[in-house]
Order: sequence, then structure tokens, then C-alpha cells
Amino acid sequence: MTDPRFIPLSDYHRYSPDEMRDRSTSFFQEMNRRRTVRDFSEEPVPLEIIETCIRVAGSAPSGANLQPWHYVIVSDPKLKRRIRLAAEKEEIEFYERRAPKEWLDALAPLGTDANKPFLEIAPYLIAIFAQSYGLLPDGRKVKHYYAMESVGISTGMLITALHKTGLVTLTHTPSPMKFLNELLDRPENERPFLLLTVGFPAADALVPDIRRKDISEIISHC
Ligand code: IYR
Repeated sequence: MTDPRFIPLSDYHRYSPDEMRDRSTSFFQEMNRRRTVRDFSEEPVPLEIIETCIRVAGSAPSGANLQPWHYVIVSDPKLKRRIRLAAEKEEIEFYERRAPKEWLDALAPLGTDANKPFLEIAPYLIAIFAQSYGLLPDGRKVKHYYAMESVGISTGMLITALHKTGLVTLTHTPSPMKFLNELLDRPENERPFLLLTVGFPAADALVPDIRRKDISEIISHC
């Protein structure tokens, strides 16, 4: 057992109520412009920007601070092609056989299908892995707590950072995603959580005409 060690909370910034109102409102306005985009441009994005956004993701809170995430940045066209082919194989199965009608009905407003050209067009795919347990250098296993919740929070922060940077994303979940372990050479303790497509939108990008829930539908007061 390790004894806890504490240091002063020296980097905390305190704002006045007016500043807090302004900051939360302008941040909401900025985040409310975020749209999931499926039409990507081939335009390249400097790698350093992606890495900085992943640093944001890596600052997320996690169960027992075990940081049970791993991010693979994929930019190699050959690898992107292999991922597209493997993902589309699963997606064809999903759309043509596996998905119940109720699920397909729920997806209808998004206009998605088994064709996933964005996996090749976008400059980056970020494959996000959740580590169900950690591995010490000597091979011993370390139990992880709330791995899925932690990776979900971290992924949300990544999407926020990429949006704030001026990029667009698509949260893609071919199911099952196990092929990512093999293609990206990730160990057995890591499970693919999400494949995030990242880049600039195509000049003629379209997004579905859908609405966000009203605040009254997502908040209650007690
Ligand atoms: N994985 C499929 C289907 C799909 C499922 C959900 I839930 C979505 O929000 C969107 C798509 C696909 O990517 O097309």
C-alpha cells in the first residue's frame, strides 16, 4: 500500500460570477456548433495538433487514476484501407442481417449505410482502446476500475478538444471491432472502444437535419 501524498491546488483559477456566466455561455455556444460529420476532406492536419488533443484526453479523470486508455493515431493510407475493408465487412453484416428493424428505424434519420469511405478519406483515424486490466512490466495484471466510464469521459474530452481546435469528428463503432486489435497490434488487455475519424469537413459536407433535446428535457431540479 502506498501512503497518500498531497500538494497544494496551485493551478486553480477562480472567476467572478459574471466571468463564469460569460465563460459558460460562450463555451456552450462554441460546443453547440459541434456536429458529427461524415463527409471529410483529404486535407492534411499537422500531427502535433492531434497529439495535443490526445493530451487533453489523457488529462481526464479515471477510476483510481489508472488511466485505462490507449490512443492509436492511424494515418498510413494502406492501414486506413485495411481498416475500411474490415469495418465495411462488419457493417454489411449489420445493415443486411444483424440489425433488428427497430435499430435500423432509429438510424434512418442519420442516413447511414455500410459504405464507409471516410475511413480512407480523412487524414486520421484515432482508434481508442479501453484497458480492462493493466499489465506490469513483469506480466502481472493490475485490475482497472470503471474502465468504460473513464474511457468514455476521456473520449468526450478528446472530441471537445478536436472541435475547439477547428476539426470535425465522427464517432464510428463498427461492431464487432476486434479486428482493430489485430490490425493495430494491440494486446489482449485492450478492447476497442471507438474509432474516431478526424479531419476537416469536405467543402460540400452535409449533416442530418436533426435537433438536440431542449434543456427542459435533460434537466430536472430537486
Ligand atoms: N455502426 C453502424 C451503425 C450505427 C449505429 C449507431 I447506434 C449510430 O449512431 C450510427 C451508426 C455505422 O457506423 O453505420
